[in-house]
Amino acid sequence: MITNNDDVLTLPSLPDSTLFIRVGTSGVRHLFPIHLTDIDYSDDLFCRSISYLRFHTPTSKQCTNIEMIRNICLSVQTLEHLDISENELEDLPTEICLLIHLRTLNCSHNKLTTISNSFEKLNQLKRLDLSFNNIKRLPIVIYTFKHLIRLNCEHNSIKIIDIDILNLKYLKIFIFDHNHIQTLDTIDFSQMKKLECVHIAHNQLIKFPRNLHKLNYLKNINLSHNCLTSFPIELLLINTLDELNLSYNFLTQLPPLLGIYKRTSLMFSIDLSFNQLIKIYDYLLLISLKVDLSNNKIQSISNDLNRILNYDIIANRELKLNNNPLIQPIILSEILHEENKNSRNILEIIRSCFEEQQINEIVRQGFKIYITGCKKSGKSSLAYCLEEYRPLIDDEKEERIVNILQFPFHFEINNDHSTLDNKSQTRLPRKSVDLPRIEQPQFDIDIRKQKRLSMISPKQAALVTSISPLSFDSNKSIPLTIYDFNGSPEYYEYVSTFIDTNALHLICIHTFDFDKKTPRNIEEIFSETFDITSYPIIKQLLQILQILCEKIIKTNAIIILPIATCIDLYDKQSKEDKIQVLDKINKFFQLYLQFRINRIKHEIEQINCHQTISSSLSDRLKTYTALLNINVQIKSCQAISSLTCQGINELNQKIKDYILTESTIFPHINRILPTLWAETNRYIESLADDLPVPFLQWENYTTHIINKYGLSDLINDITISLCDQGKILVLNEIGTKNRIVFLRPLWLGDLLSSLFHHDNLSESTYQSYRKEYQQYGRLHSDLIHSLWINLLHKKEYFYHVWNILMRFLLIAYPKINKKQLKKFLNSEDKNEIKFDYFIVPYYLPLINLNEQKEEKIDFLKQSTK
Ligand SMILES: Nc1nc2c(ncn2[C@@H]2O[C@H](COP(=O)(O)OP(=O)(O)O)[C@@H](O)[C@H]2O)c(=O)[nH]1
Ligand SMILES: [Mg+2]
Repeated sequence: MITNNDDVLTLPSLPDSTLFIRVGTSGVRHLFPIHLTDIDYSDDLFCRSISYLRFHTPTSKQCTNIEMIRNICLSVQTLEHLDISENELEDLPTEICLLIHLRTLNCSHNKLTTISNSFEKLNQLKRLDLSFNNIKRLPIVIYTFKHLIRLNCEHNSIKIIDIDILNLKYLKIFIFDHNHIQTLDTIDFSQMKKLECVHIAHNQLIKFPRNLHKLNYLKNINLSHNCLTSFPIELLLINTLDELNLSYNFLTQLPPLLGIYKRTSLMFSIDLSFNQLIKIYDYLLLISLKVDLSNNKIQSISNDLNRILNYDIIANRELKLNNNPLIQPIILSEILHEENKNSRNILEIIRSCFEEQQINEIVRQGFKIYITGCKKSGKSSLAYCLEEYRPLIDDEKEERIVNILQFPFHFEINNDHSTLDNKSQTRLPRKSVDLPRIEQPQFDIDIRKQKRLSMISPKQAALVTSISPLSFDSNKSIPLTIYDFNGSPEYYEYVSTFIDTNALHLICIHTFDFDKKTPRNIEEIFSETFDITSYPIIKQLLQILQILCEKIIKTNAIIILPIATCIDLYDKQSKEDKIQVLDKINKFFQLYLQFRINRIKHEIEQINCHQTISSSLSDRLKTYTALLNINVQIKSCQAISSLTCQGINELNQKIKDYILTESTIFPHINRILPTLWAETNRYIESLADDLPVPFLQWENYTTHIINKYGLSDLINDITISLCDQGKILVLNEIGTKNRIVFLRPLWLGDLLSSLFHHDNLSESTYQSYRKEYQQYGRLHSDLIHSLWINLLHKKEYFYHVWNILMRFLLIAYPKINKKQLKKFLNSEDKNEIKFDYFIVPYYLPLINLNEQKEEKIDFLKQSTK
């Protein structure tokens, strides 16, 4: 029996029919053949030949199928492959238990309801086919078949799979299509590390199988025809994954996909047809050859998609979009609904529609927002809510030091919406608005007007219809990059690397937690007797404020907007309670500012008390005076809820006000970039695609740009503008003029994240590695492994990358004492080997032992000089 699944499962080809033993000798009385096949199973070298079996098997004209099976089992106990499919069996004959060498058992197309525990003797089984039976609960005995590689249970009535399925550590192929499974929540799929193929189509799953996305060898997933509303987007980053079918579910939206660069190969296909998606996610086309988005609810195609449509993508990708209520860009609906899919390339059509309908697209410079705050203070939910205007689906997220989101930030001329009743907009997705119906065909409609319409909320849409065309001209959107940082204090050290002051800083505070877990009288915090260790929230907020204030150099100013998150938790409480806690938050920041000033003034006074002021004291005096002049603006807090979207409109309004009025911090935010400049920006962003690691030394970076565009006098401006937008990160090496350009800040973040988190290591092992690293700068190879499995792909780049990290991020510097550090930094002879170059190989566990020894001797010589 060949099922749909079999082609992916590489079942051996059908055997030569002359090698079958048929029941009885006449073949007339017994309609159901017993296949005792002699198939060339590649991993089973010593199969018995059928002719040999026939010779030994006592058969008689009268025997039934079951007798035949029994006879075979009794006489050929060394049998390794047995096929008893299509025999109308209600029970398995117990004689099969005798076949303790059995590796393949095909019981498909019978009437089995269970398998008795006595079958546990078949513990060598590798392949078991129970498809097309009447099983309701997976028989317990299956969990004892520890060597199972392939388990096919499709077309039964299974509702429940026990957690004991995790005993099957070698399982690669897991087929449960056409059953009645509603939940698999108890099963942590990340423990079935060998899984390659997971088919659970045609069931009633509401939640995506837990941790499936953490597997490393997945190739083929089919969860079509279920009731899924979401799936972990990281699934798409599994390098081996080739086909994903999630058609016929209830997906309405997909989260952003960060770190596309982790995939080294293209997927073959992603099928999301017959869902409820309302937009095209351009990353799908970047990672898969075929993308099926037909039969969804997509109304408009954004310009972002148009941007990625280069020649290569148009020529080599296949996108299906038929049966979507597309309005924009105007594409002849007939073309989309054409049955003959070979007729025209849909991507080419989209491209030409954009070219015709959106001449002279205006590109404005953008800006960035940094979101910091304690762990679980609602940062990621806020970031998502700002982008999508709807709550984030709560899913297990990968642990990252920083998430980076990029999307257009919309300005609308009518500001009335900020005063609209928030409740009425609650949970209404901004982009799933029912647009005014446009009768087809109607090609002269103003495309820009439509585009804007698709971006605003329903209430606004109602308003917009009565707004004159003139007001549309002041509508615009500018690119926004959000850096959403991890709240754990252990990462704060690295947060600093990414931050500068040309940005809006949002600090999230979980309103309820802050209320309950800080002293009732917040002034206590700044008294001398205050024990900060018992108030982690306060401690972390002060740490964050310090990190931010230390970064104020360029602009001499910083603008911080505290966000009181989860304000919905106060919906049922009195208004006074809410006002009180918001006051408390505001007071905390006011007191902090005051405290900071007082401390600086105090330091200055201390210095002034000295009778004579030495040069070092005078330096300190200068520093403190400079600190006094820094403009630290902490605004009064904005209360929001990412769950109900209350406060989000007000927040949007505040963001608009700040970026337009704070011209020292956002000097060029609103400027329209000249075409060549905009093109250069795009080129710089795409440079990383062709590099083995996405960073460049400053000199190489400038050469790339100048060779392509000239513009040598503009390089600095262009670079600053890209930094201000958060698209690239430029770091200096201390004590030198060297600069490095990280073209993908997210890559750097992920690199640091994978150095410091430990999915696959036990906590104690991880802690010992961590200690080793922190004390001696020695990275254990397991930690390094986690780097290149995801990020480096080629080992030979590791040394180079590690070097860069040491020099520019000061990673692993702590192990050098100050004297050594000074000596190396001040070294007159520029050719002298720099300390990072020689300490790295010494600590690098990758080079061979001899090299290590030599380096060690060298190192000792140097350090005793
Ligand atoms: N009730 C409520 N819960 C929220 C809100 N925002 C976030 N949460 C929940 O708080 C938890 C932490 O949110 P998350 O955004 O991941 O916090 P992060 O660690 O700061 O990024 C999650 O379980 C969210 O569902 C909100 O506005 N209201
Ligand atoms: Mg987060």
